[in-house]
Amino acid sequence: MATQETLVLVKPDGVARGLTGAILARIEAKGYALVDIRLVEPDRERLEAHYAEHAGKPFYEPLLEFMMSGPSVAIRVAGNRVIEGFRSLAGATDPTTAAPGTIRGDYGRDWGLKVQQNLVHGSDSPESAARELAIWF
Ligand code: RTP
Ligand code: MG
Repeated sequence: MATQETLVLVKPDGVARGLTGAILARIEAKGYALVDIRLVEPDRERLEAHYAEHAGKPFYEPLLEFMMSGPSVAIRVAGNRVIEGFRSLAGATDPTTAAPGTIRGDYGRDWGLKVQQNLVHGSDSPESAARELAIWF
């Protein structure tokens, strides 16, 4: 099977809290390859494209506001089954219930805000990965 690629984002909360290095270290320790990396301050248009599947949901507007609150680090990551593997490293969407040992479980918590500030994004399928990588790189 060909090596997969995924889009990982260290979201604004992760960058602001100085967790980018810790998150990169976990990706590297797992054995995945960093293929490309950039700091991005996304405009609304880029985020509407990225989060198109969530348009109209109650958390959509707060999510876009959150994602425009500061820079994110976009990373092109490669490896066998990296899409599934990074989602496993990231842990569940809700940082309060994400398992300890995961990025969200170890570093995230519920801040009582309108949207889950859960430190990272990872593509959820090969189709999403191709679409999202084209949006951020
Ligand atoms: P991601 O796309 O960021 O990797 O996260 P995910 O698949 O685990 O979560 P998804 O359902 O795709 O939601 C995208 C992002 O929206 C925010 N969210 N907040 N009820 C809420 O407060 C809520 N639900 C979703 C999170 O930032 C989530 O990562
Ligand atoms: Mg998602």
